[in-house]
Amino acid sequence: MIEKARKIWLNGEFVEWGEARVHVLTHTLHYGLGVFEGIRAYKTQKGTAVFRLDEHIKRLINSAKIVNLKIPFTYDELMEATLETVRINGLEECYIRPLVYVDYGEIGLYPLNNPVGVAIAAWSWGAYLGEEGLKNGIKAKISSFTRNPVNVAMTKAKVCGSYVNSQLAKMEAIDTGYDEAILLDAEGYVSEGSGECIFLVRNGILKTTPLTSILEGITRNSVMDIAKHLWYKVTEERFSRDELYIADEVFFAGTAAEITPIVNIDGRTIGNGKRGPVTTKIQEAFFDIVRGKVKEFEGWLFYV
Ligand code: PPE
Repeated sequence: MIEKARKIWLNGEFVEWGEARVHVLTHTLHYGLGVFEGIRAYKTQKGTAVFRLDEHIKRLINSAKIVNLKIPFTYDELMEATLETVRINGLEECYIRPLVYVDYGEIGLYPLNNPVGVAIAAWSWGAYLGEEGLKNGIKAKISSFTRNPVNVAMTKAKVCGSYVNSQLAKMEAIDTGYDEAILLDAEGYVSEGSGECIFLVRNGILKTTPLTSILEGITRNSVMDIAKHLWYKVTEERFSRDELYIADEVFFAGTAAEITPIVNIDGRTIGNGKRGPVTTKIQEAFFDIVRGKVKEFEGWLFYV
């Protein structure tokens, strides 16, 4: 269950958590055309800070542009509303979910005669794949579901409807005893997790999927910068599932999932079956940065 907070920002004003409602004939609820973000805020010595807020709001605006939705608020208004949502709820650390949706009006597949609504909610949300998963790693399954191909769904937009694909993969993984799914693209190469980007480590070099057919992950981008900061080499290259099997280390990177080690894929032990040394270094640096302990990366923090 979501851990309730106090208020939700809905179309320009704050409403009580329980009053943030929409009609059952809300267009997005039927056809899935909506876009959203997932953002985290962390506690630092100087107070709560939202991690890379500017990048998330820019991606939200770009997602809306890709699917042709006109957000009735500016970049500055969305930035301020997000910070205010964290502030007004008094949350020290939280997950933030902005949503742009096609509101009540007409029904049928042409959405553009309906108003566009925007909501921003924030609540406490712990480790996405469990505290235990962060420390000791999780078990992943290569999904039997192919990732949305690039000209079927828009992979650079965080579109609500695209997540049916993620949910099919996630259900299959959980229901067969795994923790998370890894999806392959239409050509059979590794793409991403149901809601995370993926990295492998071999001989001390990190490798991640190129951006061609995946969401432009902000955590992925952070990991690449962190890795370079720690003098690791990082490459963006396509790779196949068997390269994951023989990697020294594999991990997921995402806002919700943060940096989660993967220690088993399809029943094969990855490396020594424990969180590896490179993953550990990247993870530690990541948590230090989001909590404001690394000067060089202060620019990623937006204090509330
Ligand atoms: N790929 C997908 C498909 C994805 O949904 C996410 C985020 C990422 C990669 C990583 O992107 P970033 O958060 O910018 O590093 N998934 C969001 C939704 C998760 C959910 O369960 O809901 C998130 O992590 O907030």
